[in-house]
Amino acid sequence: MLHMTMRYFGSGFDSVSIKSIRQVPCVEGVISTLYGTMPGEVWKQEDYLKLRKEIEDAGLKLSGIESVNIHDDIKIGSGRRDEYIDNYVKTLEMLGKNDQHLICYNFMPVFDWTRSDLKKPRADGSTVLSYDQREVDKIDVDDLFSSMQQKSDGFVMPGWEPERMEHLKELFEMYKDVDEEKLFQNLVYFLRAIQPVCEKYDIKMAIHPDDPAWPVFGLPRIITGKKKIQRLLDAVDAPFNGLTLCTGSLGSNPENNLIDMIHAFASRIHFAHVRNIIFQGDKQFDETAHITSQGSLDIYGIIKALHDEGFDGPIRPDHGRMIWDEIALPGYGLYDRALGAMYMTGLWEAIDKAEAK
Ligand code: DNO
Repeated sequence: MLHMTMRYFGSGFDSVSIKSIRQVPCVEGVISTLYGTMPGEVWKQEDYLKLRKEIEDAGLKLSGIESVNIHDDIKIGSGRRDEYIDNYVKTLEMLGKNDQHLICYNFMPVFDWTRSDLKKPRADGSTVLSYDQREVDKIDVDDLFSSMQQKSDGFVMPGWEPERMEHLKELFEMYKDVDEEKLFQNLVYFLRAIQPVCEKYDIKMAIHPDDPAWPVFGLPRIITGKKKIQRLLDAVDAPFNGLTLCTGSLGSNPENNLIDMIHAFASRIHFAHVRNIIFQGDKQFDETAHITSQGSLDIYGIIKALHDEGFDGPIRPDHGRMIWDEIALPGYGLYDRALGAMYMTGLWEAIDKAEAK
């Protein structure tokens, strides 16, 4: 079954209303989080229930949480990690008791996703998020946050919370002895520690791949391709330990074969983020409309592979272009994501019917 969702940042944070999302005909639920909370904080049940009520009152489901963010002390493996893991477990326990079974998270040091441009004009007059390694190499880390903020027109972007970014220098300093192997071991430690609570409440943890799929600013990245993902799934070999298949993140490396990965990891893919990108050169890409013909990824093939594997988790259009003069959080306007959701739903229906014959 297809469970189409869209990301929703909550009233007060999102430029798109829950009412508008409700009107996208194929969408049954939203993916959200408590945007006011910082990594490491224990979530308050009342805040969670308030968010959920807002969504359910609009006639939608809260289909998953993206993200319960992980404190840097856990990623670094510092002396305080157990304290933050305890907090994480408390949040999971509260979510589990409230019948919330999908958590997306990432294990990227310091920053979540990175782009060099948030408004790159495309030939059709839309603007998109784009990445060009040559531009990123020119950015001084000290100026990174302000440069991203300027480009975002003042919107606070997911993963770029000003409270954390004020401590950028300290954060970099804390990661100086953390290489890929150490980061990986810290992730395994974290997963083993949360395994009991996840299994008790049937919570699926869906790690988000690193975006882009290579190290940036000298920081290690560990969820970048098939081998590394396989290693993680094997290291904690239990169904709760799964993956968010993010086509745009994994697809940023042309060597990653997404369709092959869908077949290889099928039972461990708990959540899907689908978007298209177009390669512009080595480590350079623009985000595009979802439709296969507009980008370098075979979105039809991706949906077909998910369909054929019986994928049953939530799926969402990931970022979209800014079109029709919309002003919204970069990547998260209403219109292009709605087009993407409808396109994917159409593909799914056609595949379903062709196969039922
Ligand atoms: C960006 C998103 C990421 C994602 C996190 C998951 O638009 O894809 O911020 O939500 O990496 O933890």
